[in-house]
Amino acid sequence: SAEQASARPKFYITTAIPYANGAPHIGHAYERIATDAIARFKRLDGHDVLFVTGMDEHGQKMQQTAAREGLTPIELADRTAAQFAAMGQALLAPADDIVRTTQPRHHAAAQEIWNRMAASGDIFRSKYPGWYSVRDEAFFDESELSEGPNGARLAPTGAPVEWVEEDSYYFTLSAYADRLLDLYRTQPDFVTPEKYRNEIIAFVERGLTDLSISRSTFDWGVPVPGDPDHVMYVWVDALTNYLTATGFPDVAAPRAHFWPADVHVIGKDITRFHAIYWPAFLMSANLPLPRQIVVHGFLFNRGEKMSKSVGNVIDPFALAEHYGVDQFRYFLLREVPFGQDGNYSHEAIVNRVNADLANDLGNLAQRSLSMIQKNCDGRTPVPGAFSEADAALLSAAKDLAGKSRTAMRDFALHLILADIWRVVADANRYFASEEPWVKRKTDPARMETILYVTAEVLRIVAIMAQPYIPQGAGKLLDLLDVAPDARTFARAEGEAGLTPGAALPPPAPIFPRYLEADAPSDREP
Ligand code: ME8
Repeated sequence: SAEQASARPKFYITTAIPYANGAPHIGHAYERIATDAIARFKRLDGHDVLFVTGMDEHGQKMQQTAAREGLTPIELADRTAAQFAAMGQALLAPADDIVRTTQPRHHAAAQEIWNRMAASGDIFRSKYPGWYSVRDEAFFDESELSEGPNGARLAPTGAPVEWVEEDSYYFTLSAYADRLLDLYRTQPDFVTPEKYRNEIIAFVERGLTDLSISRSTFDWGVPVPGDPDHVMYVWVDALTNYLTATGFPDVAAPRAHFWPADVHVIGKDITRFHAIYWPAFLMSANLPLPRQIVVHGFLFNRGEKMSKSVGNVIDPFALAEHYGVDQFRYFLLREVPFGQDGNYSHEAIVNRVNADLANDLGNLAQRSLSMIQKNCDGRTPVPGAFSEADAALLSAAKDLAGKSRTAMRDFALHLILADIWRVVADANRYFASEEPWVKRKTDPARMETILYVTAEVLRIVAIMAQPYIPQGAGKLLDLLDVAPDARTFARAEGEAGLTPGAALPPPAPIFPRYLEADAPSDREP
């Protein structure tokens, strides 16, 4: 197919697939935005990118929530899937595909991986009683539990557990411990950041027990092949979504070559499933393993964990609408060191967005583009010879692509943004000290050079900032008359820059200042 013939290296990236039992919250928005930024980055850097998300629509939690709301599970799943699709659009983070685990293509993929694991002799039937948490959709060891109020037993996540004693199918997870430890050793960045890798290694070193992978006391799931009394454990089903998107098991599918995935982006609470179960299932099914599990931290509302019961779940739609979608994206990606937990607060977002977007970048663009409009006849200025200061600033800007690639190896999105905004700060200092408004009278040719250099740095900054603030960066590139096909990273580091003398559209503000009077009187929206 044309896709397979592509000369560009492929890059397949996924988000976790959210449980379809509740509306999107800021944690989902964060994961979607970060994954989108990485996908956009790779695209702009010459990769053939497949960006996939999905919906985790099966399981006991789903069945219970639907019943509570007087809906059928599929009605609930449809409602939630529509909310998440709208979130992807609202956050400017549209995926290439959304795998819903209730889709027939996904049932086929999940049954195929099951059959392959069975063919390897890794599935057996037994009955081990154990502690199950419906909220986590996971079994826990007695040793992992703690005691809650009234002597109730709690999972490490704080969720209640129930004693489950049912005949089910098991996966021989214990047999994979050595191969998994080998994987973490030979591929040290399989789980990143390292802190999560260390947790996983420690967990596997304590020994793995076999895993119950079917349930027979409810039926909202993918039927076990050959035994319709059982549905698959929801995590076997859910993890397989990553294969579904590539057309698995059809090796001739147009997207088959995207497997193995390059990056699974997930939150820190589900590392065990992705870094232990998933590679073990794939090893058993004789399928290639994903390249990397990239773990992000949790977002808290001023340090408190968000939960529906505490009533502080933050609606990502309201936030994006209130502050602006670029502003919301920029705040999350700049303020939260990727991999660590982060805090959200109204003051933090306003400070960040006003300082970096409205003042530093927005004002510089507005001032320089207005000067060009007035003094250069609305055309890209024609530069003379470059001074040392000109050359230094241009070279700092041209270094951004290389620096970004290096930081992207560690998914350090916040550092990439810090580097870009360091150049924005340099450009502001340059503009202030070169005083083009003074040169306008004393040395108009020098004024043109200063304005050219400033515009050229804005062009490079806008190209490099596209993954994070796609709307504002796109607008700025429009104002600089940069053609859509001239916005790749290659154009931010090469010789080809703005065309002197090219007509520019009239300047317009890109990032309005957030005015406190706009804020609702009590707290954040
Ligand atoms: O775990 N901050 O779904 P989910 C940041 N269906 N990230 C958060 C977060 C927070 N406060 N809360 C949740 C599931 N997340 C499974 C995934 S994948 C085969 C199946 C992250 O809706 C969480 O870590 O509970 C996960 O990566 C994603 O949001 C979906 O969480």
